[in-house]
Amino acid sequence: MQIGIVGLPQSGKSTLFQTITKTHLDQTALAKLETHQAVVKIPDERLDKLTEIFKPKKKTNATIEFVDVIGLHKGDSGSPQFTNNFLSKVRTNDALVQVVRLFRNEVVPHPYGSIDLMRDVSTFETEFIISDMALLESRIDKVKKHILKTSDENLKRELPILEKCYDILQNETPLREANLNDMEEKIIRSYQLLTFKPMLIALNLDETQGKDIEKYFDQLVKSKIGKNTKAIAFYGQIEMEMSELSDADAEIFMKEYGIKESALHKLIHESYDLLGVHSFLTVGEEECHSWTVKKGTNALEAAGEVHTDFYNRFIRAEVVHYDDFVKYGSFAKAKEHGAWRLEGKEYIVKDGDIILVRHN
Ligand SMILES: Nc1nc2c(ncn2[C@@H]2O[C@H](COP(=O)(O)OP(=O)(O)OP(=O)(O)O)[C@@H](O)[C@H]2O)c(=O)[nH]1
Ligand SMILES: [Mg+2]
Repeated sequence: MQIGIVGLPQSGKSTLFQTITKTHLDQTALAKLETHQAVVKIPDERLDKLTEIFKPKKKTNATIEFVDVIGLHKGDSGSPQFTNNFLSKVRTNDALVQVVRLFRNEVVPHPYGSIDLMRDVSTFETEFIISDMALLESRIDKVKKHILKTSDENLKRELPILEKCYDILQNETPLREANLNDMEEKIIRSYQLLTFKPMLIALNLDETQGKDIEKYFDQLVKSKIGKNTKAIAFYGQIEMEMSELSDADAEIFMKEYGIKESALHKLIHESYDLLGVHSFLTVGEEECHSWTVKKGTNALEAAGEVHTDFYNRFIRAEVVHYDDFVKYGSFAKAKEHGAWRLEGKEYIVKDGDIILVRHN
C-alpha cells in the first residue's frame, strides 16, 4: 500500500513525512525538490501482545509506504514539471494525504501571503481537476476516432462514461465525490485519475490552534470538496520534535500538549478507513505477522497473501478472533469455548482474526 503526501509548497509535507517515517532529511535534501520515500511498519498492539505470548523468532508488521512529493503551485497542472515530477510519483499511489497549512510562522512565508484553509484546499483541488480533465479529454478524442474506424463495442460503452466524468469535473466536482456505479468505477479506476483517489486532508496546526480543530473540520464538511473526504489535524513542528524522542519521553510530551493520538496513528487509522482495508494476523514459533487486506477478502485470498502455496493447496482455515484468543489464553481453551472455528475458502476474514491455514 502506498500513500502520497501532497499539498501546496511549504505546507509541511516533509515535516509530516519525517514525523511518521522517523527519517531525517537535512536542509540539502529538503531543498532539492525531490521525492522521498520510506516504508513504515504499521503499529499493531495485537501483534505486540501475540509476540509476547508466542515468543517467535521473528515479528513482522504489515507495512505502508509513504511518498513525500514536491509542492504543487497554482497553475502547475499544465507544466512539464508537473507531469514529470508530480504526476509520475502520484499516479500509482493508493491514497493521498493533502497537507494544508494553518500554522503561523513569520519565517516561512505562505505562497499566497495568508493562511486560508478553504482557499488552499480548493486551489489544490482545482489543479487536480484540470489535470484529470486534460487526461479525459485526450482519451475521449482517441476513443471517438477509434470508434469511427473499428466500431469497437467496448469503446462504445466506455465513451459515455468518460464524457459523464468529464462533465462532473467541469462542474468542479472531484470524481471521488461522484456516485459512480460499479461498471463506471471499474473503467475510471484504470486511468489512475487524481480526483478519484481517496483523499485525507491533514491540517497542520501550531500549538495555539488545537481549540479550533472542530471549527476547521466543520468548514471542510460544509464545502463541496470536503463532503466525502476525511480530515485529521496534527501539530507539524511539535510532532516532528517528538518523533526524535524515546517513547516514554514522547508520551510525556504528548500529555503536555494534550495530543491524544500521534499523527502516524491518526493517519493509518483514517487511511485504513478510506481504503477499506483491515488486518488479520498469523502466529507461530517462527513468526508472528500482521497482514493488511481489503475488507471482504475471503479465507482463500488471505491465505494467498501469506503464501502462494497456501492458496494453491488450501484445505481449511483455523480461525480464532484475537479478542477470544486473549480472553481464553490459548487455542485449546478457545476451542473448548467454541471460539475456534474451521472455515472454508469463502469465509470472509474479519479485522483481528488469527488465521492458521491448513494445506496439503
Ligand atoms: N511553526 C511551524 N513551522 C512549521 C510547521 N510545519 C512546518 N513548518 C516549517 O515550514 C517549513 C516548510 O516545511 P516543510 O515540511 O519542508 O514543507 P513542505 O510542504 O515539505 O515544503 P516543499 O516541499 O518545499 O513544498 C519548514 O521551515 C518547517 O520547519 C508547523 O507546524 N509549525
Ligand atoms: Mg517538502
